[in-house]
Amino acid sequence: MSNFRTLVVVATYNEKENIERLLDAIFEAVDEIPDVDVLVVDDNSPDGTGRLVDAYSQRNPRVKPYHRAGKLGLGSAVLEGLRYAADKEYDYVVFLDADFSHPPEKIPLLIKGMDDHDIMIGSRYVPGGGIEGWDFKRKFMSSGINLFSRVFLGIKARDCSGNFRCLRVAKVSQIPHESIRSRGYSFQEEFLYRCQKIGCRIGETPITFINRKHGKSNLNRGEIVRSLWTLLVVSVRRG
Ligand SMILES: Nc1nc2c(ncn2[C@@H]2O[C@H](COP(=O)(O)OP(=O)(O)OP(=O)(O)O)[C@@H](O)[C@H]2O)c(=O)[nH]1
Ligand SMILES: [Mg+2]
Repeated sequence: MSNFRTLVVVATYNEKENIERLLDAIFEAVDEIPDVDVLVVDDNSPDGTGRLVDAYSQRNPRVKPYHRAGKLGLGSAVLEGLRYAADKEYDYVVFLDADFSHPPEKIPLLIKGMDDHDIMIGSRYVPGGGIEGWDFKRKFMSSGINLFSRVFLGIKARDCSGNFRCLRVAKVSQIPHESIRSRGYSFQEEFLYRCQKIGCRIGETPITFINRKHGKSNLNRGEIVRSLWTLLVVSVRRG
């Protein structure tokens, strides 16, 4: 496991209270792993997150700011990160949310798991994993979407909806991006489905997911309905 290059991708929309501390925490976590860069895909956050990232990158050139003109959704930000990783020939790409829901200190375990997998998921739903700070409704919704993904999409993973993952860039780049319907939250399940279809080996390592403490949620009812609809279409068309 030597000589590999890793790109950590963080998508941000209004994360000014989190982003600098998160970048510090990521670099602390990957201290012993060579060749790790961090790409921040910011959709012109009105709170100025993008400017904070620019300033950070002046102090630490391993941080690459990536600015887009407006809010295009988490799924499209993830794809942008994946494209960047493929263009620059990184071996692994790691995704995590900016709000500290995904513990950066678990990144080395995700990367370690890549020895015998093409995707490693930081998973809430395997033994040892869990969720802190969600009410019953949010837990119910998340369990429902994961059950749906296993039953109707046939995904063989326990946590299909999270954004804490490490991917083997060369392998997942075989998926044509035009085939992906989701732009918002359902991207996670749909992408995993397409990865499984091309024969990716999927592994999971437990994490405790911690509900956001700072900043505002990007999830709303419209997004939930859109995501469910997209997954339904994907499962009916099977393609
Ligand atoms: N670039 C970009 N990032 C986004 C967009 N929507 C959400 N994000 C980021 O995606 C990650 C997940 O979004 P959250 O708002 O935390 O969604 P969530 O975890 O379902 O909801 P919370 O309960 O608020 O934590 C965060 O890092 C957001 O800043 C978007 O349209 N563009
Ligand atoms: Mg969040």
